[in-house]
Amino acid sequence: MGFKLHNFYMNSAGRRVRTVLHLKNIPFDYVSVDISPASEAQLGDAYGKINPMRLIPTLEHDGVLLTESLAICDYLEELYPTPSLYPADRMERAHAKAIAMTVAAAIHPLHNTRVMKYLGQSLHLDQKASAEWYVHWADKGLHALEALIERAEQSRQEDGSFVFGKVPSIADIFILPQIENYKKLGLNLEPYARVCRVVDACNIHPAFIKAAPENQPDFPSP
Ligand SMILES: N[C@@H](CCC(=O)N[C@@H](CS)C(=O)NCC(=O)O)C(=O)O
Repeated sequence: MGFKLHNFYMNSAGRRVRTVLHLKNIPFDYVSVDISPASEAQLGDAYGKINPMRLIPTLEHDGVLLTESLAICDYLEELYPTPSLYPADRMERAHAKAIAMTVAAAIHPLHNTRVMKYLGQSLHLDQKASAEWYVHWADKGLHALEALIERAEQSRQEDGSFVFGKVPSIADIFILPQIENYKKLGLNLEPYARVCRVVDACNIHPAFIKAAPENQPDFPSP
């Protein structure tokens, strides 16, 4: 039966999984779940049966449903160990996962669509206050990522533009979509030179290009 990825072109957590699928050359069917404000397909009961948190992505493998992008990436890593998503060194592997989790667990949830919507519609924060919330947490996250990349550079085994050297790891795969969201919103990334270097390296890598929003089947035609 193979793999089916429930996701959406502008879904940053789905983009992480798409990148891994392309990096490992794993064929998959693309199932579009429209999370735009006009549709909110993820909130319906049909998708709720697929993913109880009603978040995307969900990976379906031989009829079994897997949720949470990091767990999905690790599952794919176990099935297809080459090329690896993790550095060879045990300590670096822990650092790489910590960076991925910083994005997935500490940064991204504070910006999620449902959180921003709740701030506006239920807590009645005006646009300026909501934007302040977003930028406040983005800055904290960016500072942390810059420092974590610097720390990785001090202990890594090889130089290179990616966090752990010349090939991308789970750290780069989780950093890129988050920073692309910030770029789209016009946040000032100049103070974060290391983050920007990683993003530039990802954006010219074939697997990252294949996973980019504009290269997905549900990307709106002009
Ligand atoms: N921790 C989850 C996060 C998934 C997530 O938040 N997905 C977002 C899109 S990037 C979503 O479905 N948002 C819809 C909403 O907030 O209702 C993961 O890593 O898979």
